[in-house]
Amino acid sequence: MLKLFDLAGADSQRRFSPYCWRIRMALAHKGLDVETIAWRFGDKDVIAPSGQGKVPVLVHGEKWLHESWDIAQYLEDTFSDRPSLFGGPQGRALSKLYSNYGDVISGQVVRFVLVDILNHLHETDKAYFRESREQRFGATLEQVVADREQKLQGFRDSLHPLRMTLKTQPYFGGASPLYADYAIFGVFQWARCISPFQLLTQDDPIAQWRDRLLQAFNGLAASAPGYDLET
Ligand SMILES: N[C@@H](CCC(=O)N[C@@H](CS)C(=O)NCC(=O)O)C(=O)O
Repeated sequence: MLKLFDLAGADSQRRFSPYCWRIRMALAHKGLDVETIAWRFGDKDVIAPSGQGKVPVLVHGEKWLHESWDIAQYLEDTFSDRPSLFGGPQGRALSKLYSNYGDVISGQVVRFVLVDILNHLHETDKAYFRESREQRFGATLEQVVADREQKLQGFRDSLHPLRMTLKTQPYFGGASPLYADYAIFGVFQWARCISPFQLLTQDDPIAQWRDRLLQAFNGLAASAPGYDLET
């Protein structure tokens, strides 16, 4: 009944979009079964009914949905008898901040993993990826990641608000995870699926939170092909 177009690499099991992972986790939270369809950058035609060219795209009956935040709203409203993704209207409003902040972190993380992404792409996607991203960054992919070791501490420091929160509660949602958690987690899961680069140290409360979410829903995220994390 539900189908998700999910970004994949050369190996169709390697699913690595931060935004698709948000929705994979949200669907699991709602206890909804979904057929995930490996999608590559060149497959714009198959998602054309959504009216745009990016994933996640969720198909529910006749409806074609896109934009991770809009899909989360749809799931919450359509499957309102299932566990809430937001914990009520106030939580929904607050979750928007986490979604936007996840986008910001995604913009930081891409500068560490850009070449690793390229290396995992299907041959048919590589030229498009290089050209579109080099245009976006105004530099070669290799130049963008060249100073990643030097940038790492600054990145870790920038996550301090998350760290402070997770020192005193297991999830942003409190005792159990909500969409706010998945919106940020998607970014770390993306990195784990595509790159051996260790973004976090294991003693970081953010890494421990990531580990809890990797194990959630019978290890949905942990069982996805990716790299081992430092322990
Ligand atoms: N704001 C969108 C972002 C979606 C997005 O950027 N998806 C990427 C994959 S991670 C994509 O499909 N890009 C297609 C392309 O670059 O051609 C969301 O939250 O869903």
